[in-house]
Amino acid sequence: MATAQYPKIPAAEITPKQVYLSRRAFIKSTGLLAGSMALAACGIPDQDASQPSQSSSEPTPIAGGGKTDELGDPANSFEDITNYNNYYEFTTDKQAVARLAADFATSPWEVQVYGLVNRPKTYSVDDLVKKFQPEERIYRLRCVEAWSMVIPWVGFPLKRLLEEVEPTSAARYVRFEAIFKPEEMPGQKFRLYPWPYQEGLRLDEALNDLTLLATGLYGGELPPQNGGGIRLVVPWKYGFKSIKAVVKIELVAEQPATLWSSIAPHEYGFYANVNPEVDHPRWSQASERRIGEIGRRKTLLFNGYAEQVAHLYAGMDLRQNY
Ligand SMILES: Nc1nc2c(c(=O)[nH]1)N[C@H]1C(S)=C(S)[C@@H](COP(=O)(O)O)O[C@H]1N2
Ligand SMILES: [Mo]
Repeated sequence: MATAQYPKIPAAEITPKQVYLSRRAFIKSTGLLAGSMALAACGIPDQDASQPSQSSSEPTPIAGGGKTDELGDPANSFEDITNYNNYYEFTTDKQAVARLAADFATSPWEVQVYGLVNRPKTYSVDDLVKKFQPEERIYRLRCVEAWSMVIPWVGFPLKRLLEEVEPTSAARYVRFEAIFKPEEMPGQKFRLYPWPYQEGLRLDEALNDLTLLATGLYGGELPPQNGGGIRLVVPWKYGFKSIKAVVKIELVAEQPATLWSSIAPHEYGFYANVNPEVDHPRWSQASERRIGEIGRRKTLLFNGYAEQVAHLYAGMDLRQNY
């Protein structure tokens, strides 16, 4: 999800290797979208050119083990979910993440929960799993690039962890921070992006029952490429809000900075609610390509979760608060 330009990055910081990597991504991207100034993959609207495993005329067989979401849409295969990933700490190449992340250690894993809380604490994922008994939640994931999947997560509501640490009355937002380990995450060695990856939610969004901390996938553990040790899943928002490899959860008073909104505030807002009527400045959000399907389907308001979340935005202008 790159930007038309990087206003905050002085040219002197860009080493020849970075230029090479960016150029490679640029060459790839122009094959998908002539005229795009995007440097890397996350800013390119999905153009059916990069099916995970097969040509687009030959849809990937959906081997979802009969699992469906509440709309009846079949879950994507484990193969697709674990081989078509956005994870810029490793690479901007979705189909290379699995290989580059294969040796990334996801256990043991600790998450520090702190800030405006009465009971700050560092938890291991093992403790969280014992305490909160994760359940299966089959959610649609809609990337801002206009592709989507249906993923059977294993996780527990973030709400349960937040209740345990007791946010104070001053807490209004939750800030999430991902791991910073440049020795193991090759994408962090160059500074095109302001690492560590950060995200944020309003406290009421974080307390919604849909908001999950995921510790697994398809009944098993969470593969490194999908954000293991532990990751956030916010199914009514564009995928970039669902931050992977979370190590810090901080309760704060002010709206926190996020990686994408600090790079390109006009393209990736803080709210990032899925909305077919609010286009990205460089492409339409009216439809999407479900990985494994031919053709496109209509994008649903709040990704189909309006009943559970529309009330959070009552009275807000969704065009202003994109
Ligand atoms: N730490 C981190 N989290 C991240 C990203 C990332 O680059 N780094 N990419 C986001 C984007 S753009 C998407 S679409 C989803 C993809 O999740 P998946 O690979 O499990 O499908 O992860 C999100 N979380
Ligand atoms: Mo995304």
